[in-house]
Amino acid sequence: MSSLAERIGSLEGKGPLYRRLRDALQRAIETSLLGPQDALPPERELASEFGVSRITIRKALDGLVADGLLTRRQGAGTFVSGRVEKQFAKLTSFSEDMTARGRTPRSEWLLRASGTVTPEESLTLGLSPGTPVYRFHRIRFADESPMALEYSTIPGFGLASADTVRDSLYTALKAAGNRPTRALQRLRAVRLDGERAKLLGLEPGAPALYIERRGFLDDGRVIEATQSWYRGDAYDFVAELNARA
Ligand code: 16G
Repeated sequence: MSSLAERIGSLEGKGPLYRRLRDALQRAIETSLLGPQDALPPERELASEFGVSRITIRKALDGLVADGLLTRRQGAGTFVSGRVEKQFAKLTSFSEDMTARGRTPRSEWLLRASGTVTPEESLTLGLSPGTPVYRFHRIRFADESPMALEYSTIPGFGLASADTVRDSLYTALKAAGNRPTRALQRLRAVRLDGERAKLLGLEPGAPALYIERRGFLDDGRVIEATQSWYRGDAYDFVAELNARA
């Protein structure tokens, strides 16, 4: 396999050498030339591969660690972080988010069932008590890492049956002509209770982002109510803000 320096190519350009190296490494991460959890060669080896001093390597890596793109693990070396950035303004699905980042989405099913709406859900979904619904509870993985726990409730009119949902809920809703076109989200920081932490392979009390999403159809009907617990150490939510909005 070719060395990292060969794969990254020339560092020619303007500005200090450590900056060019840092930009080149950042590009390599953004274009998936370096994948999540990939180990970087030791600093000494990088210095000889790139033909630069160890100080230059150290300075370039320090910047990427500070930006959260790389992680140093005591005694083990430097790794590409597994963090995922999610654009807040875009209505995308977990599967789409992961695929766009070169990760493979996968789910472990905790529940896939039909039932009737609870009094609490009837308010969230705008359905009268007793209306049929589907419930989907899943652990969501990116490659082999658990990223989120997701509990979704879909009104009965939204899908032909619970079995139509396989890898992606939004794919099934789209096939039924009912993919949400708008959503409202509420988000807060929480600590995971013991059971949820265990499902995500974390210690009880680990930080998470709790998100409630209500998805709507064009005609204003609610098509989805989902509660998600995203691992706090694996997700960055990014929002573009506009002063003239
Ligand atoms: C995202 C949504 C969730 C939706 C799911 C569908 C957030 C906070 N939540 O996780 O509401 O149900 O995607 O994903 O973004 P799927 O189509 O891959 O099943």
